[in-house]
Amino acid sequence: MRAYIYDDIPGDQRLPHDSGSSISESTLQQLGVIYKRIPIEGDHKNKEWEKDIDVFAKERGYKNRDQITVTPAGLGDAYETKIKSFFDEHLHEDEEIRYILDGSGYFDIRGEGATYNDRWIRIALDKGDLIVLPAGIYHRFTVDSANTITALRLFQDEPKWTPYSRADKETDERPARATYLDQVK
Ligand code: KMT
Ligand code: NI
Repeated sequence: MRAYIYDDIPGDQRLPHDSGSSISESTLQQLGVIYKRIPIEGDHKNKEWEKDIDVFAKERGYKNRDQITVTPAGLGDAYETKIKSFFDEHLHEDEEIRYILDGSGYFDIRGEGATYNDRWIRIALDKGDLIVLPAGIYHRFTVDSANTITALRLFQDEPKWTPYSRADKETDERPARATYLDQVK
């Protein structure tokens, strides 16, 4: 994992867009983001990581999980549309928990507070990285130039992953947004 201020230069979203300004894990924590590393040796299909994920899931009450693969081959014609919709700035009413089993990609989150007020922070994740984005945080996702990622998605019951786009004015008024802002104040 590496986090840094996004350079905001227009162009291919899959490029690093690294401004050169690093963001620490403790800054991510202040924004309510949990990061954890559970290394994967060799092929993830050997499931050697699963015991640690079970412990983490139990601690946090995540009863269910599934797997998502984002590749041009896997998604076919839907690929470009999916990639665009993941990259539309949005929030959810639930946490977004992802454990990267293979490949790599970028989660961008919005900063809060005097220093990072509404700046994009790019979090580069690869195999063995686990991230929890809190409910109500504005974020977006993209694959990187390698164009492939497989992730485990953890959730409690019925995941409320409906993306509420920031382009919609009412999204700012959603209860999850107020709760989130209260937490990071
Ligand atoms: C999401 O909700 O943005 C995704 O699941 C993206 C793919 S998982 C790395
Ligand atoms: Ni999301």
